Amino acid sequence: MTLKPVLTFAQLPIISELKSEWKFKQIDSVKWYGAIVPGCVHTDLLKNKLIPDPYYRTNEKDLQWIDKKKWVYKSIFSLSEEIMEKKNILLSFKGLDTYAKVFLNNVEILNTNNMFREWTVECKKLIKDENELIVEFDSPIEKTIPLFDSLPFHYPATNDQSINGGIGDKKVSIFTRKAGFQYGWDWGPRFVTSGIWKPIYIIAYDKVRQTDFCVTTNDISIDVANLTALISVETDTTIETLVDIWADDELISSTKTTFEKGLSTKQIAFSIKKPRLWWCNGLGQQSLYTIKCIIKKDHIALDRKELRTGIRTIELIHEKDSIGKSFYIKLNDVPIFMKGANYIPLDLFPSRVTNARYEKAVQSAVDANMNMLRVWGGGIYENDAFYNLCDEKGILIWQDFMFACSLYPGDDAFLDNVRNEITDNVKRLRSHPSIALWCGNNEINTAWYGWGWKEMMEKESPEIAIALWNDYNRLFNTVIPEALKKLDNRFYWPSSPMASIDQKAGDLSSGDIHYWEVWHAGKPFKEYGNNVGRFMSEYGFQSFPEMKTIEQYTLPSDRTIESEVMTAHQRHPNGNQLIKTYLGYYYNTPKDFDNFLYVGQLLQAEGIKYAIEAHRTARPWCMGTLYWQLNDCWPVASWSSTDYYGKWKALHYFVKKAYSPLLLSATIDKNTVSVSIVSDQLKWKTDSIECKIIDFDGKTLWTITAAVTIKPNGCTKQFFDFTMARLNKYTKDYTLMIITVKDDPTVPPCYVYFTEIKDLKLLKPSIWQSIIANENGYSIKIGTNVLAKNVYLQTDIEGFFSDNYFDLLPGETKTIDFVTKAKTFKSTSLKIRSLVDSY
Ligand code: BMA
Repeated sequence: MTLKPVLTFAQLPIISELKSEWKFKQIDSVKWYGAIVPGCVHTDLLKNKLIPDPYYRTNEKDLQWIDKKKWVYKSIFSLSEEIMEKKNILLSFKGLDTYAKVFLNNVEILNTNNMFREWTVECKKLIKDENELIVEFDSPIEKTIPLFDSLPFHYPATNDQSINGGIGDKKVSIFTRKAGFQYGWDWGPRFVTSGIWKPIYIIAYDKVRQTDFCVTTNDISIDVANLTALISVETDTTIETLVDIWADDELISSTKTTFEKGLSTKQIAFSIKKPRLWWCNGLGQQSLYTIKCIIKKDHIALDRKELRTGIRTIELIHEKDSIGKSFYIKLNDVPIFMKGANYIPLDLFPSRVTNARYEKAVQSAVDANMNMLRVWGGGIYENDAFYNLCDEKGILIWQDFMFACSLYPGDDAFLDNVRNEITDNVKRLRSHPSIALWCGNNEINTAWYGWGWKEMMEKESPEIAIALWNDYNRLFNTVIPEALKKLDNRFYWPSSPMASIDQKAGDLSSGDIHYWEVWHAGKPFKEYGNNVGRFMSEYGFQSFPEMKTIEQYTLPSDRTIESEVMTAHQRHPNGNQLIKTYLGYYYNTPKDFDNFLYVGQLLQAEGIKYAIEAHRTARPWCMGTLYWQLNDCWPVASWSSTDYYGKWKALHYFVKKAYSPLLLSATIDKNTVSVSIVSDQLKWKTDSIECKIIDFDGKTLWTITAAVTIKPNGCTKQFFDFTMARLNKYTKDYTLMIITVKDDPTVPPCYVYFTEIKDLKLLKPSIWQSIIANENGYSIKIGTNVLAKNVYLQTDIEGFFSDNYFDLLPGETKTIDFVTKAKTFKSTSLKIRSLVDSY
């Protein structure tokens, strides 16, 4: 009997996070304080009670000194014997923010200038039994002011709030490869951080280490998926190996592979039989495979890496058609309508975002029937945890590179820095099935052609304008796509929005659109319907967060719209005025601040709902809608649908319905109702549609039913003539039309009112309620005698209402879950109001 030789893993490289204790101080002070790594100066100052909560009231104003100072972090650490014995010991810094000098045992080992890059340094010769690691941070502001001062012109950087930072018009953000939003944005405060914002790892190995491993799907059939693994290895001698690829627990291939001395990359093709495909939310499973790569020689495993990926193909179809130029996603060969939102970092201080907060944000997207988020270019390349969640939950990612609303330098050093940034991040992210496309920047192309930047710079000097636009082109049309192409073959879109790759500003027949005339230009909501492009990648409307959130950053005396504190948490110069103006179009003036918050949220929700329905019902002309914005990075009035604490605004409840897999949407033209039945499902469905008119007392005035065959992945139209309803006999301000899919209660009903909301003759409803405990909290049953418009449930008890801000019909009973950990929940803790109570 021959024994099968056993594979030994004793020689594997060791990778471990450096988990030592850290201290920090301002560079020229003597006293050290405890620090948290990963973290940043602001959060460390807060932890040590050296500053107050940066988000509270107007504290932001008093904390602007922090970014003008130099800071230093220090740690003493020792390594295990096992690590010390290895021939190579590396320190790998996953993120240093931003201008850092790193000293190991008094020797400078690294000098950095890009928050988004990773840095790995060979340290074997410097490592001792006990080691001192010092990281000195230069001020990102002071460091770049000389650059700003040395130029004969100023780079446009619309959102950089330099004045709030106390440095006048010196918009220095563009010089530093650092999250743009930390310099202030029209929904964010200004805190320009420094710190070790991502973990540090020790990598120790003898001869061979795998530096990179990624897997891509090439093609798929029912029987087989063909994939390629890319394996990069660093070795001190040329070495012949056997590379094993495993999918889950099955050995898929074993391939003889030679890695040359130094760093080399090899490709190994492999297949998986009867593949389980990865689908986005709403269309199927998010099947994931753990793919493992073991490099071995003579039954010794030299290194192993594993990743989790999904088998799927993804394309962005941007080609000429009868309208102009399309812009849509094909997943596993199926054209898919994208429903989602723009995503900004969950905190101004990203290192303090926990996995639970990522989970809550991504789950909120899933729960609202989304299938895409756009990671917007003024923030950060998100953490692995975020993309893992998107892989697991089926949220496709439109990934911007981190450039937004500014022009950037074009010197070789800057371009080189960006090249490395792209390489680091694409390598880190490319195996995620959730990533659908890469985009060069946010709104720079449209700013140049559409916002007057071109003319503004030409006025300054035609030569400078030409030079700046050449720099733009070099960065977004050469440097970035070239660096990307070496690593990944997903679609690259140089700037959002754009009509097409040939640099023109957006138009409705081609490419993607940011439509902002509702809001910025004060146009009415119905304009959303007249401005539907091929892919609506941005549009939005502001609201304030709910009272409980406002209580977190205000004193009772601050709680008026225009107070100093509320104004500090409203960063759009006309935000409040615009909200008030729009409120006046559609709603009665709310009687107090509390009701202003409630009605303001309804206003936002109705506006965006209208836009989403216009976009979805226009398919296949339009094939995507991403409203601005999913979330906040601090407590603020903004365009978000969930606030800083993850609380759903009215908008998020409305979005959940507007993004429902089957959507009913109706428009009325004289005596014809035109119902659009939008289906994202991939199967035909037959059902019947009921359309009825009731009055606010609950009397049915007219009803009609029609059988329909609902087209899969498309929009089916059904028309009803309601001349016979003789609506004029009744009062239009006292009736509503209800459209439902008869045998499918999961489809949200569509309610159509015949006048503006403010003209409705609402009665004061008597709303009854009963509460019983269930396994996740409580279930609340409510009902009403007359129409209760936009019923809003509120409580001081921490928890989540499964539905809110809904219209409750006369005689209707509705059950809402209140998910909470609270042991008791009495009816006296529940406050219920409806629109009629707001004015
Ligand atoms: C969009 C975004 C952001 C901005 C938002 C609201 O254009 O790209 O730059 O915060 O509008 O104004």
